[in-house]
Amino acid sequence: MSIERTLAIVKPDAVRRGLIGEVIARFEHAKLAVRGLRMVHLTKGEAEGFYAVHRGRPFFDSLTRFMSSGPVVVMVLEGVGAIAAVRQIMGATDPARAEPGTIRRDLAESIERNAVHGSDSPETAAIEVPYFFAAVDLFPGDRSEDRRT
Ligand code: FUP
Repeated sequence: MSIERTLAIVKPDAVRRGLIGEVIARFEHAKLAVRGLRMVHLTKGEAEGFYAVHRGRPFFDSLTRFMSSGPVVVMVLEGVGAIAAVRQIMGATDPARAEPGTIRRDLAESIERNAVHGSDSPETAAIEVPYFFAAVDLFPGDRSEDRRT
């Protein structure tokens, strides 16, 4: 498996409940490295753009209202097979169906307020990472960041 980058989001419910550190720790404990990190309060339009593939679905309006209801923490995670690894650590979309020990099973409130997002494929990651991060915002995987002045 190759080294991948994926986008993860700590959603407004988890930010509100003080779970930013808990979510990031679970990713870091799984040997995923944070390469970019930022807090942002999405507008309704920005949330709609992010979830554009779901436009027209019955939950779209409620989902995008929720995603713009408070700040989120967006991050780029890097590691071997990072896209599938993040999906596994998050658990199924519906917390009631998620495996014990996953973020959603342990921490999420409902299928909508499900605490985290993670890109679901390399194609999705390639769209979602640049939605929030320019190339210059992402740190490399070696120690060259130590030499920045
Ligand atoms: P996931 O990739 O696990 O985040 O799930 P989806 O891409 O299928 O759905 C995106 C988001 O829409 C979910 F995180 C939560 C929300 N959603 C609902 O609110 N109701 C649904 O029935 C399905 C998804």
